[in-house]
Amino acid sequence: MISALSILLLASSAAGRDITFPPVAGYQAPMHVAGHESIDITGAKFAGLTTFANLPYVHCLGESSSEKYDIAILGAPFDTGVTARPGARFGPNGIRAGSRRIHPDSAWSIYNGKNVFKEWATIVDCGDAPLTVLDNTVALKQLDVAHKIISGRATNSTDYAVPRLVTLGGDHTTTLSALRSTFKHWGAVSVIHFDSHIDTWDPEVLGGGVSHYAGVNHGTFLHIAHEEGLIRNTSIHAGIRAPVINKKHDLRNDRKCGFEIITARDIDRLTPQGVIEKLKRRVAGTKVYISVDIDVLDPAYAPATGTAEVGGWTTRELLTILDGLSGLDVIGGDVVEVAPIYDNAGEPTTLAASEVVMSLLQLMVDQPVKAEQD
Ligand SMILES: [Mn+2]
Repeated sequence: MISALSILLLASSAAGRDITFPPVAGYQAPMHVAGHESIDITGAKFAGLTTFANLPYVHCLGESSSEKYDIAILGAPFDTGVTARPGARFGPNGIRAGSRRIHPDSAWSIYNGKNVFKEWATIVDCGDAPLTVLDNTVALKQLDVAHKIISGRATNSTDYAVPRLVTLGGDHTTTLSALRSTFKHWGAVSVIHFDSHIDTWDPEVLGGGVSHYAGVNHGTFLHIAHEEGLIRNTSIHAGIRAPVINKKHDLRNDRKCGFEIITARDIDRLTPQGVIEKLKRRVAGTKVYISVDIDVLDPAYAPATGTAEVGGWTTRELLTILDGLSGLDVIGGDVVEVAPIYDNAGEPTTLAASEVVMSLLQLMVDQPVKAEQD
């Protein structure tokens, strides 16, 4: 009773304080030279169609396109090479939606003081490659062509003549097209492969027992890349924790494909800094492609993916490790296996994927790379 009374007294004594707001200022639209009203959209994050980080959209695949860029974002909406949950065909637009609070006018990193969009490189969003959803062989050929066209355009920089790409997957099969394209410009590359799965499975082991067609999938693309001579034997996986299918053959085959393994739990012993050092040592002196399967993260941080595996890294650990790779000759990269339908309402997976793209862009801007013909 006493406390109820004191609350009433407090309430009545508070009535003495008037809260007044200043009058609302009238919005004055800026005037156009011709006397018409106009709208200033500088820095607007939620206006217009959604591109990655509000970057300019360039129709890079259009025959008449003449706009120059140094780094291109390309979506690869393809998910029929997945062995569990489909949905990564919606990954590119999911990642773009996850990036909508990032804007080139206000993207100054608290960690390094840089704004990746305000340095030397012209960075654009090329939209998505048009890929049929009804035939994997045709779709991957279409993606090969899209990579070829986009990496074949003129750069804005006079010093570095080949545009580099960051691909938004798409299931992991799409990385094969990116590696075929980078091989043409840069030769065989080391792959730093962030993933919970090794993805070097022999098509005879994963899928190929059914048909040759089925052997080309998101768990065999690195084996195929090795067979095609696209990758060096100085490649490395990071974050591995999923079981292998054939105890002896799979790991032997993985080494044959050129890979070393950092497991997910190795970070407990090595620390993120130790992981960075091991990755850098492995690929030292070579050109590097960085492929990030978002399932390298724990499903707590990235539930929206095709083949989730528990016991993974946190988003902060992954971003720390990626940013720690600054100085490597990164000639391309991707973030794949983002299937937004399995995300929760807070969108942790697409938010994480868009920050991964930001880190990849920063690595590429930090270290411009000359192509063979430069
Ligand atoms: Mn994976």
